[in-house]
Amino acid sequence: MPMDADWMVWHQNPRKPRYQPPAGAVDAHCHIFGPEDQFPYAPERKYTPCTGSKEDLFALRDQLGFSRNVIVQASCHGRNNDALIDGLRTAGDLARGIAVVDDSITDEELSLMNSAGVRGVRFNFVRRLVDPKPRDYYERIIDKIAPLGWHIIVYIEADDFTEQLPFLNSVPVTVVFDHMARPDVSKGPDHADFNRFVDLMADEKFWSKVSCPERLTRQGGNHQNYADVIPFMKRLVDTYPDRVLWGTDWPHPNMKSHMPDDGQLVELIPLIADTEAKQQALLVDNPMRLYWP
Ligand code: 0GY
Repeated sequence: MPMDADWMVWHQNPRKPRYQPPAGAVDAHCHIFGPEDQFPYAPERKYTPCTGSKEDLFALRDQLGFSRNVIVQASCHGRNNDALIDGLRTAGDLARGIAVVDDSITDEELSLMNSAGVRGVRFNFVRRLVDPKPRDYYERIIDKIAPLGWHIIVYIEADDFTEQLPFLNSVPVTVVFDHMARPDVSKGPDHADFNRFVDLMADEKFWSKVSCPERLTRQGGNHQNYADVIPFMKRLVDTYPDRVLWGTDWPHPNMKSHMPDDGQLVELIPLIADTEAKQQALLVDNPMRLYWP
């Protein structure tokens, strides 16, 4: 099965970033796609990507000057986490994983995932990627993962945020938001919508990835260093320096406007975290606390 006709392939030659991350830096949001002959894509998937193998991912990690990865199960692999687990086993202590499971998952299956390095599950509320599920479906999963000390990753768009707020507030484990819960950046970082998100984050169970400027920008391919997104990322880092994570989002699924150079994404980090102490927290101390305690 070839990739979708309009699929954009990840940058084949990312530059060595001029910004050097601190020793032990973690790329806390990235994926593995396929290879499909070994790890077929899920029948219910909403897109068919190009291959982004574990070897490709680990080569990128080294090229960017990073040390570790948190690999997040993407929707194209559905609830079959084999490609993720295979990547985790290869990486050993250099990677941790976030799986996608359904509410019939058994304690034995979770325990096997735990020993491979999985430390949480992802709830994806983005309708173009997965079909919605009722609240009790998620609650049954939380009941099963909580005893392992796992957390949940939530992928949600700004428009669905209010609807899910009662559920999110009720979750008894740590909740990490992907891509700042996808704000509409055309409204600006001081708009009431983003204020609501920043206020929610005051609860210490919430964390946020400051990631995906390439996805959130409204400047398309003509992005000029994502100047419209950086203030959102910086506001979160400044307000909650100990509960933010950074990731490449490689291989950048569903990008339509342009494909970022991952080296350039790394060079944005000093604009988001403007002191060495904030960079150390964002890239090393925070992900180590959550994934390698
Ligand atoms: C991301 C973003 C996207 C895709 C997925 O699971 C996925 O398929 O997360 C997207 O299309 O916005 O975080 O990789």
